[in-house]
Amino acid sequence: MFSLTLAAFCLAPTPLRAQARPVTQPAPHPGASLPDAVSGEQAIARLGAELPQLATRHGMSADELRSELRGDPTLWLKGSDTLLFVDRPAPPPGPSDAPSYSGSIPTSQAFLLHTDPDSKKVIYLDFNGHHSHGNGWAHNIHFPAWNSSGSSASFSESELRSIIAHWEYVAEDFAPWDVDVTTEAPPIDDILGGFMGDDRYGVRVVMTQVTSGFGSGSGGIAVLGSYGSIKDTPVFVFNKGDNTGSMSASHEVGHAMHLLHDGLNGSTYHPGTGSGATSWGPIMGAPFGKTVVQWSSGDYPGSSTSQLDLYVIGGAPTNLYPDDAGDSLAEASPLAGACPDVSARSVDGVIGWFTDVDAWSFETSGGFISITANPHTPGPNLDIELALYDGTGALLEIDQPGNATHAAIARNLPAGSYVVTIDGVGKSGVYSDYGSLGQYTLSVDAPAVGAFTDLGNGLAGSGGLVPVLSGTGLPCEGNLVTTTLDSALPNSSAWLVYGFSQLNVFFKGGTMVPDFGAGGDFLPVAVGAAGSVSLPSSWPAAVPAGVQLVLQYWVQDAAGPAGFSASNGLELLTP
Ligand SMILES: [Ca+2]
Ligand SMILES: [Ca+2]
Ligand SMILES: [Ca+2]
Ligand SMILES: [Ca+2]
Ligand SMILES: [Zn+2]
Repeated sequence: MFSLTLAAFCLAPTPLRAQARPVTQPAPHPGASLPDAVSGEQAIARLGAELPQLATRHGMSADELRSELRGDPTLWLKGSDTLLFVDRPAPPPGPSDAPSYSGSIPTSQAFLLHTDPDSKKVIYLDFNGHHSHGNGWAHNIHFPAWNSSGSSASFSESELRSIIAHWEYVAEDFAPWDVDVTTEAPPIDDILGGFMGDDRYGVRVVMTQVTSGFGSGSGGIAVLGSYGSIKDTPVFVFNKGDNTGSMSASHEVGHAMHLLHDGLNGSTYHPGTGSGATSWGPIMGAPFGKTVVQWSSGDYPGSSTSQLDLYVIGGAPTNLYPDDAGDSLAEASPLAGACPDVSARSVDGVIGWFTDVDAWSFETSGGFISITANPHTPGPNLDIELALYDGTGALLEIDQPGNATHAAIARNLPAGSYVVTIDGVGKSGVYSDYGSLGQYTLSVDAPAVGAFTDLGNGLAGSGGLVPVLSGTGLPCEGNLVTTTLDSALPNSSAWLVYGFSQLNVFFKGGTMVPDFGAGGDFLPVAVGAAGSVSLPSSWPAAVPAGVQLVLQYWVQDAAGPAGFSASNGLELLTP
């Protein structure tokens, strides 16, 4: 009896796993100022025979546009040919959206921030109010200055810090592309586009509050494809909070660049997943409060779109910045130390594409080596895998913490040359490496090799001895740097020959190493009774990095083949 009951239980049909239900919250209407907007079947009916042409303009097939209009209630048609997204509001900022200001930028700079003032493309985060009229919205509204607390008539210190944090988040989202993310108003012609040959354009992002009913009940609004429009048709962000508001800004700019929503299991927005440093979500979803928020190809289970964000943003991958470091060990870019601490090497770079790897080479005299690679804060898009290779290309160590986006390697190494690589990676079962892109800071702390290199080519003199030239000291401002000649003919006359590159030509039976012609010279020097010359000097200021100085002594010595002996050549390279 009991076993029968159990068997019946086991044979009962397995209940289907509960499916994530679409968000039941109604989609907000574009507001009183856009009374004629329609969505869904009404929009399809209004478009009628014009639908395929409009779809083409937005990089979609007719079926794709129909499917978007039917499946995404936040997509509206205004008039006969303007598609716009009216995004649902974010929940009020919670503990996960604490102020993110890092303190590295003074608040006096809040309205002077640029990621690249020389770029011809612009994303203008407009916080100080905007009169929106004569544009694709067909409204005439004075939007007030962005206000997160207190009076809207002025910006408090905490509001200025928040504005800086918003800019930092958005800058990270667009770091791979040649575009100036700025808080300073550009000339209007730098926003407008659409004319033949006009290569300066962008989008205004009005960071503001719902006004005159426009945006009522929404978190942000954008006209699809309005980036580079012939009119100043802004996108609007009403969501507040450093993380949330900035995420909305990148999201609305995404719409302006033709991006659609990344949904999940039939709901309009992917809500994000996971917790902590590797919590994740797509920018074109609504992963508020998540840390790693990336562009997406829709390559997660339950995706609503297969749109490849990276190919759509800014028009095409051709608008990416040039790569900052070679992708392979053989193409590694040198990472040199700088005065005054030449053992502490550091570089800021960008992983700009999912295939991008940045390889950096360094040399060390050996000892304890500490390597750290950190993504941008706040709002890292990049999850870093750090690897260390020796001079033969053999992998020594790899670091990629599963629950962190930074990586580090610390170990003892023998003297030699090494390569470190930085790659953006995914997190198993959560996100792929598609959108794992962004800014990083790589630091390599390793004992530096000396500044002097023996170039050989000495010429023997009296007693068959070859004079020896050596150097000590680090050529940084104010340091004692000493060159020493030994084993020369005692009490002889000598010339210190110097130049800024190697000549290496036959001379007096030996080899003249320095190219003394191009800015170099000969200096007469008396050799002491011990056959030595020591020239200590305090290293001067303002010598740039990478200057090569080539030195060699020529000593009057009858035992030499043509009346001279010569020291080895010696190279000094400034760090
Ligand atoms: Ca790169
Ligand atoms: Ca690279
Ligand atoms: Ca990781
Ligand atoms: Ca990658
Ligand atoms: Zn949206």
